[in-house]
Amino acid sequence: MKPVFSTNQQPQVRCLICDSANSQDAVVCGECSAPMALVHDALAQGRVPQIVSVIGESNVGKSVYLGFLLDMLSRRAHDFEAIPRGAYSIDLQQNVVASMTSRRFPEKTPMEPDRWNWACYQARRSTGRKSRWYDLVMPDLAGESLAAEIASPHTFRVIRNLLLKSSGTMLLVDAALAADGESRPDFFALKMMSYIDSIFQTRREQKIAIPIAIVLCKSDHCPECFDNPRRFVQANLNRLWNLCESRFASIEYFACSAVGSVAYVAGGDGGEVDYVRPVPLHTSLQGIIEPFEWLIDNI
Ligand SMILES: Nc1nc2c(ncn2[C@@H]2O[C@H](COP(=O)(O)OP(=O)(O)OP(=O)(O)O)[C@@H](O)[C@H]2O)c(=O)[nH]1
Ligand SMILES: [Mg+2]
Ligand SMILES: [Zn+2]
Repeated sequence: MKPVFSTNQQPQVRCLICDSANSQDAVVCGECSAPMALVHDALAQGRVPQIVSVIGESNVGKSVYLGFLLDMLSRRAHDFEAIPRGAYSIDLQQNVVASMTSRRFPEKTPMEPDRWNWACYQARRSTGRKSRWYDLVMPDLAGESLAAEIASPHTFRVIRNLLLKSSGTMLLVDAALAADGESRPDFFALKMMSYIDSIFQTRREQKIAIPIAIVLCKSDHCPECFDNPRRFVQANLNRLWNLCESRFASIEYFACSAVGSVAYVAGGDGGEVDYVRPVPLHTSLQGIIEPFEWLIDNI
């Protein structure tokens, strides 16, 4: 992360995510598209930030979850104190809170990494045994980009580098679909975990040490997740459960939900129903901060 000098002595800085050299005035990294503001902030702090990645399939609820998590942190929930590092860190949180207040879910995250929201926060627990400051970088990735990288590794280098550099990861899984008996959430989570297993390339007998929180999203549809998320995963996402048991040393299971109730609006042209849009009737946050709290205690 130190400034480096190219042959013509132009000062350059190394990207926080992929380590490639960029000119000092670059806005995004020329190699992986991560914002260079992350590096300038880290240089100013003199510390290497901890990356927390939030991953999961498209439409699982990553943007909603991360937006509300950042908002709870900046509102000092659970004795956390969080300071955003720059206005770009607040965009996701503001977008999610503003859309949900006007009873809309946020838009789908675009696939291009330079259009993702990268939140960078300094956070600490004001009480308790660990009260040191953490410099957290939490990008809001697009599920479709994750799917493309898993299907064809090296398509999105930024994702691979991000996961390799993460101090902790949250894997979001659609509990509502899993409770309905759909196998898709289990298969996507299985692919995601096997991708992580492959990039760390540990020996077979050695488990992956990075802490991973498995978060059951949309648990408002299946409240039994809140009673025992571990049992829900074992019963309804059994392929994922088995891989976690075999290959990962530090896993915990959580349930969360961002809405109290959802209505559905159908619409279209000429009397035909072309779409059905979910409308969040009211925000009711449950289990949002607990996975983060666990990760912070384990990184
Ligand atoms: N019932 C319920 N639905 C939710 C909740 N959170 C998100 N959703 C639904 O899930 C949809 C997708 O949420 P997003 O946060 O945009 O999903 P994402 O994972 O960011 O998707 P990509 O940006 O495509 O990767 C929303 O439009 C809602 O319909 C929740 O807590 N409860
Ligand atoms: Mg999104
Ligand atoms: Zn880069």
